[in-house]
Amino acid sequence: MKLLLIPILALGVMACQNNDQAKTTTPETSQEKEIVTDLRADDVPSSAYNFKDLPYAADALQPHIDAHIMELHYGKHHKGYYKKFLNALEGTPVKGKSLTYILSNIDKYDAGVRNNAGGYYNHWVYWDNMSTEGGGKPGEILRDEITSAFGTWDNFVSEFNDAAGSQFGSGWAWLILTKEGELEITNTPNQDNPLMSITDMQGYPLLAIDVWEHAYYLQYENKRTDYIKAFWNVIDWEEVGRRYQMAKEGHYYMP
Ligand code: MN3
Repeated sequence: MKLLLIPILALGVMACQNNDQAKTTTPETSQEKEIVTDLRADDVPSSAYNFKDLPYAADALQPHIDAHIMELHYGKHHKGYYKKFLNALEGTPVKGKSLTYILSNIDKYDAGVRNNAGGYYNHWVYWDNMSTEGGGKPGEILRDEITSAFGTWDNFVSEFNDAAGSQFGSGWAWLILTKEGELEITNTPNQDNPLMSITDMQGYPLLAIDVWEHAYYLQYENKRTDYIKAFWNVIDWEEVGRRYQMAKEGHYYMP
């Protein structure tokens, strides 16, 4: 899994680089420039937006999420957002801007950029916060912070499930760390996310669940609640804990 760390300043974007992770190539030719893939840079070529592999096999999360859903969801839906995102950039001032910049200034762009930039980013958050070794609870530090923020672990689970279950129509539920340093649960419609300038509750994404019907309908039909319940068996708390530590240091997850 390749992760880049992106600092944010009050969730409006700014970028000072994390030298450990940064690709510090200074391209001298246009050909070299095309292979720079640092999404933290202020300006990036469209080729910086890649479509990496799933972090596991399509059938790896069975029985909780079946292979047919994974193949369609990743290979058709997510890839579709990716292609439309690249198309939406063409011929607009957004082309060449980093994902950080785009999400933080999303109010300036049309629905095509908003929906597809979100669709491109959100699914990476989701794929990467699931694992074949998932389930259980996070390590002690995050577990203590969660129980402190939500009263009890069960309350946290219940609130997260409510946010996922009550999102009207298509959207996402999130555990985030706000810029004030508070753990919060929130949900967003469509492909919006907590990094977007138009979102009421902004913060660093720690955990995401996709509650679009395409994420569960083939397996769970209309029973979104059953899908949400199954999701707890595949949550990669190690990754969520890693994101939490990153967030406390002012960095957030990037694909
Ligand atoms: Mn989806």
